[in-house]
Amino acid sequence: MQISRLSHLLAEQKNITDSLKERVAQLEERNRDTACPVGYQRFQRTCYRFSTDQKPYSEARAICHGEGGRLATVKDQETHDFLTNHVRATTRANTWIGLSDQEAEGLWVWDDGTSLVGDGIWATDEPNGGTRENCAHIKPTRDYRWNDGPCPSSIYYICEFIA
Ligand SMILES: [Ca+2]
Ligand SMILES: [Ca+2]
Repeated sequence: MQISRLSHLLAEQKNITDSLKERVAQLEERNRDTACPVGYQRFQRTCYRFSTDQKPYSEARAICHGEGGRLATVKDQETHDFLTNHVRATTRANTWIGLSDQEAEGLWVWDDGTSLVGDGIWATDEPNGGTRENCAHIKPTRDYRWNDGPCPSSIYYICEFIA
């Protein structure tokens, strides 16, 4: 009688332990899904960091890569709106995104290695800089659309990584 009661209790204990383990795994997964590192903020599946310093494009890019990410890629209007709303609410200044035609003039490539698809969200008559302007930034004075500017300019920048 005692032994069967004991084994019953042990079985019950094991059930509780198993369900707790399962719950911990669920919570860890949820945390992975929602957490961005300190200084980053989440939009959809991506964590973004808006710089408070101003750097030339290549330095900004190196900083983002050093954090395990890249300069921000902007592949839909929703992402563009999220990023520009933040710039609008903070610096209201030119801000690099991860898009350049440094490798081949006129071929715009994102910092994740993919090519720009479609028309992009350029300001009217941009890009217009030829080989003098090979890096794209959000331009507040042009309705927060994109301008190709000179890559050595020191401006704000946005890092991202996929959460
Ligand atoms: Ca160019
Ligand atoms: Ca331009």
